[in-house]
Amino acid sequence: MLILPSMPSANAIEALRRFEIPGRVSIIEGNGEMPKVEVNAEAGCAEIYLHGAHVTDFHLNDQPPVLFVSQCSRFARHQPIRGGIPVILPWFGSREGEPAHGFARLTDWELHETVALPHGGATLRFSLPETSASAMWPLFTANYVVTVTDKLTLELIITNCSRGQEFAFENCLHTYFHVGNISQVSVTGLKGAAFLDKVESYAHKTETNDAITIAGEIDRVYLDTTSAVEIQDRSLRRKIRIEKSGSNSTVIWNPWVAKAQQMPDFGDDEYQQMLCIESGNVGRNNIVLPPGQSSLLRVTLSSAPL
Ligand code: TA6
Repeated sequence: MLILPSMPSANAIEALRRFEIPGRVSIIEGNGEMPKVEVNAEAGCAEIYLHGAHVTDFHLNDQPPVLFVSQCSRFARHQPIRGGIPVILPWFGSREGEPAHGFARLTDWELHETVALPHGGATLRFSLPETSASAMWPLFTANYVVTVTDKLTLELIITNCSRGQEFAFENCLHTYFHVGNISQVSVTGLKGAAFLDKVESYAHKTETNDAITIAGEIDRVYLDTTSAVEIQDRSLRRKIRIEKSGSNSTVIWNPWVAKAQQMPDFGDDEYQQMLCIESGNVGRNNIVLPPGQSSLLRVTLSSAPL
């Protein structure tokens, strides 16, 4: 078991400076004095905290942000960031005696590599360190590759490094999108998919709508779906496209009024400006990796005028 001492932030930032690429990649102190990587691509920018390998911003030049982050988010060790792209691993949702949505979003990831791309933008590679939490699981590695161009591509690669044990896990890129006004949003790409409706005690249902609109709390786990999903946002006059591979589940979540009021790290009215569309493998779509095998979850986000 390896427990990594947490480095004082100023030292951590100095140690990371070797990964800087002038004009493209800089390492700065973010909120909560936590190290953050800023990427400047010609078409836009992104920022990623090492805490949780958490992408907290992606926007195209002169465009509103693609991702939502709560004004009330905590930026603190052992606390998840509210918004952006939490990396959910190795379990999704609650688990008795454990933090919700796994330990990956609570762990400080390591930055291993930054590469400038020939046409602008950069690729960053993070890995999850071994901790006392991961030591409870079969030996595995998690690498997270973030590529920023005019799109944002996220690749989560899990390898079962154990000698003889299967590794069963769930994963999810729990992405919070920024929308102009939730009542002017529709979501396409899920017609015909089976889902569990968590708002109605996990009732089994099938999506019948071409375009899903949101007028109340929504918390749905769509299963056995590999389709791309689009958010049409009439208020910002843009669409966001979510393409994915290595993912059989899509989750849609908006807490609406009452749940928003109960969340200490989320503003009471912020449900109007966000929508989570999450790509991963959860519930019966969980991944079971034999020893020596790897899985790749890839999600690409892009936006265009509507
Ligand atoms: O993905 C939807 C969900 O599982 C909801 O049920 C909701 O609780 C949300 O995630 C946020 O979870 P968190 O642990 O970040 O508060």
